[in-house]
Amino acid sequence: MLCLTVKLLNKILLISSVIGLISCQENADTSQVIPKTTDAVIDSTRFMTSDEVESYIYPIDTVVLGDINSDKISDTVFINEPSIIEEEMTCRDDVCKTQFIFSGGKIPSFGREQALGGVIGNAGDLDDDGICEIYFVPDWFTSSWTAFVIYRLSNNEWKEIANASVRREDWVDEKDKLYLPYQKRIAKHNKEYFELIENVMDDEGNEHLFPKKFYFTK
Ligand SMILES: [Ca+2]
Ligand SMILES: [Ca+2]
Repeated sequence: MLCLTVKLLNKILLISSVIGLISCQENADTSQVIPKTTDAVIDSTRFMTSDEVESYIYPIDTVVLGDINSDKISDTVFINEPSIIEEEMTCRDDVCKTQFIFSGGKIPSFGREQALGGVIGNAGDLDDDGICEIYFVPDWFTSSWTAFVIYRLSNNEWKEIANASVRREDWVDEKDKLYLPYQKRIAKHNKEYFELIENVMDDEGNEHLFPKKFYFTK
């Protein structure tokens, strides 16, 4: 019976490895954010335990990114947003740092200042090194303008390799010509460079979508 079970398991593993692909894999909908926890939609300042002890529950989002590092295991990131003082439009940590913590412990965590959480997604493997790049679009207190940032994992550290100017998806109507989903703003070309479609103003103050080219550094 035990032998049969082991054989069956081996068979399942074999089938899984045949189905599994070797390169980094995106999710079907990489920018999908799993609905926020209750903590995320409640003003976190209410969770102060007392006036003397500064202890807060911070809002956390969970995003499934697909297989970032090509180990055939889907990777999840937890976005730990800074605790804010809404009426003052400031953060309790002064720098408004959002932290990204990956499940499983194999992919390093990182943080970004001047970000009240935001949208993170799988950008695909832009330089064909077997590791997916990721994009992040920070939220802020005001304005629909924000950054579209690409991060690349290099020497076990996430590094910003591109930064474009965009309108936040949730602030622009889908029918607006200046609306473009984040995922569609990334254009992979070759190992030399890729492009991001950003929102730019021309000399006459008219806004356009325009590609911006980024070259990989060795
Ligand atoms: Ca993985
Ligand atoms: Ca890559």
